[in-house]
Amino acid sequence: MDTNKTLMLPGAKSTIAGDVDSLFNFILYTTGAIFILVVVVMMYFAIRYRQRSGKAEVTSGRDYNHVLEVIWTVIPSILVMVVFFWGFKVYMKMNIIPRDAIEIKVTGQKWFWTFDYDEGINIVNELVIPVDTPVKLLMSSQDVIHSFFVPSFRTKMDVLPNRYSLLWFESTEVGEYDLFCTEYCGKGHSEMIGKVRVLPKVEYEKWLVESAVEDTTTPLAELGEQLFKKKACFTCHSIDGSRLVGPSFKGIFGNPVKHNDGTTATVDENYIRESLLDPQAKVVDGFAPVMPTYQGQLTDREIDGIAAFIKTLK
Ligand code: HEC
Ligand SMILES: [Cu+2]
Repeated sequence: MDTNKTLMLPGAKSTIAGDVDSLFNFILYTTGAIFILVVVVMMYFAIRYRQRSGKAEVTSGRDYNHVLEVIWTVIPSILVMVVFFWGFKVYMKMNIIPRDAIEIKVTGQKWFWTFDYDEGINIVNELVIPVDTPVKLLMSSQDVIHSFFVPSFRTKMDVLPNRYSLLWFESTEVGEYDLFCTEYCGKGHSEMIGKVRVLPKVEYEKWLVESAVEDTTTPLAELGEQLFKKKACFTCHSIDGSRLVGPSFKGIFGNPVKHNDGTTATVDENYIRESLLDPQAKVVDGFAPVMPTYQGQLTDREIDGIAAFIKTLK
């Protein structure tokens, strides 16, 4: 994660970030200066013309000053125009997507991010991109409104259900950056955290090739444990027996589980497979039917791995 700990935003690491910061600082410092000026003048008048014992109250007879009127109309108008045109220029730069941008599909859902690449790669909570390359994100939500925010890139866009939104940026430095959801989206909102991993171009190409081939060598239970983290199952399931949004995996394998329709089933490989591909088919008693389907997102071997992993959690 970005270790740049400051009161302000973390270091600017995209092509647009510098523009955003300049405009932000301009607004901050001009309003700051005006604020100080107003407070100082106000305090001066309050002291200078305070009521003193023995003296009659004096109120100025003047109620109009042409020069003052012109000054405090013209200066703020100019400032507002500057902020408008400056902001418009940066806004256009943020919204005109370069033709050569690589496109990645982003899906937000309670409470994690999924990134789909043309190469057939599908990862959760980690966006991997090449440095110095424009990246276009095509975003949508499976449920409620989320918002995609990378502070280091100064870029943020709402992610909506039933509608696509677009966002582009170009990172300027290799590294790992925080990714947050900035639209309150329910109980797990604060855990809807990911990262953006920016790789040198050559390494990105290598990553694409390596990630596109299926992992057939990792032992099943280990693969399942990796997926538990990679697919963000942990946002809803614990492995230590504590109850989160979903039931804990600890000790469930081989034991009966009660469903909200009164039926009972034994947790085995088939049951886990069904839970992943058609989660609402049987809903565990006492839990809401909010488990997302992993249909099309997990290979058979990966499902085997998850079952093997759950089996180890005695
Ligand atoms: C958004 C929260 C959420 C996420 C993410 C999630 N689940 Fe679930 N899951 C639930 C809930 C809630 C239930 C219980 C209700 C139901 O059965 O649908 C559940 C039920 C299950 C069950 C049945 C458990 C039992 O005791 O009978 C399994 C197995 C399961 N999930 C596996 C997974 C795996 C593996 C992942 C990651 C690939 C995952 N879940 C991701 C919410 C989630
Ligand atoms: Cu969210």
